[in-house]
Amino acid sequence: MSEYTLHCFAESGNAYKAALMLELTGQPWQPVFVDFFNGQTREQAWRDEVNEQGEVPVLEHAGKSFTQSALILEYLAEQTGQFGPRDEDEKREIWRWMLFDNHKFTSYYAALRFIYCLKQMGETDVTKFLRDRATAAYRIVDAHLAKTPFMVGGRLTIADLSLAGYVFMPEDTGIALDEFVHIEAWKARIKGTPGWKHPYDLMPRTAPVQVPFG
Ligand SMILES: N[C@@H](CCC(=O)N[C@@H](CS)C(=O)NCC(=O)O)C(=O)O
Repeated sequence: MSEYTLHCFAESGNAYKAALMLELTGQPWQPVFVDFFNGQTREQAWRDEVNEQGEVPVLEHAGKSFTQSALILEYLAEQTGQFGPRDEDEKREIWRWMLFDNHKFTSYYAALRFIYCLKQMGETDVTKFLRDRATAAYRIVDAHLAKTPFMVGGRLTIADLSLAGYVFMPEDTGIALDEFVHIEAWKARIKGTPGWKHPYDLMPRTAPVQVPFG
């Protein structure tokens, strides 16, 4: 039996952050598929039993349940002794980037990808707004990565794994990603880490059909 259980689905970059951490740290883990596109996370029973916040990822370990990818990453860093901070300054710096990621870098990009690529709702003022905001966040991370190979401490940490949630997703959001040369080089470094896997190879995937969930 696997030590860790991760409630997830492949299209979720937020779940990918936890799945990639489990994989790179060599933990025994099993995925539990969440049928997000058919509304499972909005079912009251799922919220009662799995996560009252109605979101994946959810990590189960040692009789406890953890939600919020940043908190899961920190927990796994503590448990495994890998990819965590070396001191209190690094801990704060890691949290600074994980909060920026949750608020801006992941969230605007993920919302854009969801409505523009997965739901295919077409170009609207909302997609334009999200693309502008995501692009601005990408510029900030790109500028930081011009100065350092990884976000904190010059080595791969959970700050990188948080920010990397959606950067390997293949869907075209209309953002010219090749503009971000430092992010591209950073992605190559992460990809070169032993054990790296693409999100669609790491977690169970919904059949790529029309997305009915609104
Ligand atoms: N801040 C959360 C975001 C999690 C999140 O947005 N998960 C999405 C899938 S990628 C979800 O489950 N959304 C369900 C919903 O909004 O109904 C984290 O980092 O874990």
